[in-house]
Amino acid sequence: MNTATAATAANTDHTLRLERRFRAAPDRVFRALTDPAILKTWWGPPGFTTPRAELDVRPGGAYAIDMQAPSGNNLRIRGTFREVVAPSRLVYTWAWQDGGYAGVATLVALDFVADGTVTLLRGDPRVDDVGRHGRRSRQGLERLPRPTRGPGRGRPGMSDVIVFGSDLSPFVRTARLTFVEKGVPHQLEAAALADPAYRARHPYARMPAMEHGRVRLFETAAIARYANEGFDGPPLQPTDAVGRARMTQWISAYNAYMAVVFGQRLVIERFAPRIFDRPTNEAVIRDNLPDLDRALKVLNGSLADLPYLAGPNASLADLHVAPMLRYVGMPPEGQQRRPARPALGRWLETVLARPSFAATMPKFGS
Ligand SMILES: N[C@@H](CCC(=O)N[C@@H](CS)C(=O)NCC(=O)O)C(=O)O
Repeated sequence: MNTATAATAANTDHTLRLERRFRAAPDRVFRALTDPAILKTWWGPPGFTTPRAELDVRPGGAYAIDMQAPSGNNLRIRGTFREVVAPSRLVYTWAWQDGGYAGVATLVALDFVADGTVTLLRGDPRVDDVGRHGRRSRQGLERLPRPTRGPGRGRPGMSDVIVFGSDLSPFVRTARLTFVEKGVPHQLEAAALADPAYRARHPYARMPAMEHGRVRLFETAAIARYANEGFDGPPLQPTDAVGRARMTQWISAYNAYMAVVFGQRLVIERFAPRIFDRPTNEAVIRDNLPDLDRALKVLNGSLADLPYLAGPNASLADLHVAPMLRYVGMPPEGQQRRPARPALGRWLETVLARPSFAATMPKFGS
C-alpha cells in the first residue's frame, strides 16, 4: 500500500478499526466517498464493479450501492447517513441486502484527518467473523483513489485520466480542454484507430476515447460531461435550465452539422496535400461554401447577442466549437470570411486566450 499505512484491529466491543493515510487533502478523500461518479470508479474489493451508487449525502439521507462480484453475483448495500460533516466526518449505517449477512445492520464512522489519514470504525455484531470482515473493509479502503499517479504504481487515482488521440484533433483538444479547465491532470496517449484493442475502446474507431480507472468513454461530448461533473473545479455549464439547454443545442449542432462543414469539407480538404499527400479536391471545397457561410453566420448571430455560446460565461459549448474554428481561420476561405463575422472573431480570440488552450496547443504550433 504505497502512500498508505493501514492498521486493522478488532476488539472485544465488536468494533473494527482501520486506518489509512493518503497523500491528499481530506476534502478530496471525502469527495471520493461521497460523489457517486468518483465512488463508482474505485468502490469494492478488487475485481468488483459498482453499477449503481445513489447517495443522498446529508444527515438522514439514504444511500444505495449495488456491487457486482467477479462471479456476476449482485451485492446490494443500503443505509442512511447519520452524520455528515464535510470534509472531516461521515457516519452511516450499512446493511447488506443479500447473502448470509442480509439484514445485519452495522454502523460505520469515518474520520478524515488533516494529514490525509482516514480512520474507519465499524461497530459490528458479527464478532466471530470480524477477521474476514476486517480484511474486506481494508480491501475496500485500499481501492480509494490517490490524487496523483506516481511512478510504478499500478492502480488508478483521481487524476489517472488518459485521453487517447492526437493533439492535432480538435475533438481530442476539446476533451483535454475540459480536464485542464477542471484542474485535473491527464495523459495523452496515441490512438491506433485500426488496432482491435483501440476499437474495444471506441467501436467507431474515432478519437478521442478516455479511460479513468474503470470508466471508459468515447464521444467527446460524453467525455467532456464526465470531466465537468465527475471532478471538482469550476463548473463548465450554466446554472439555469435555458443556459444548459443552449449549451446542449450548440454541442449537438456542432456535432451534427458544423464539424463536417468546417472539418472534412474545408480544413482537411484544403490541407489534404499535407495530411494525405494528395491534391485538394477543389469541387468539395466549392460545393461546401454555402454551408460554410451558413454555419459561420449562425454562430456570429448568436455571439452578437451573448458573449459566449450558452450565455455570459464560457461553457462546454465554447470548448467544443473553438478548437475547430481556430483551424477554419487558417485556409484562405476562412481568412476571407473573418471580417464579415466580427462577433465570432472577438469570441474566438477571447476563448483561445484561455490558459487551457495554451496548455493543449498542438505540437506543430501555429
Ligand atoms: N463524434 C465524434 C467525432 C470524433 C472524430 O471525428 N474525430 C476525428 C479526429 S478530429 C477522427 O477520429 N477521425 C479519424 C477518422 O475519421 O478516421 C466525437 O464527438 O468524439
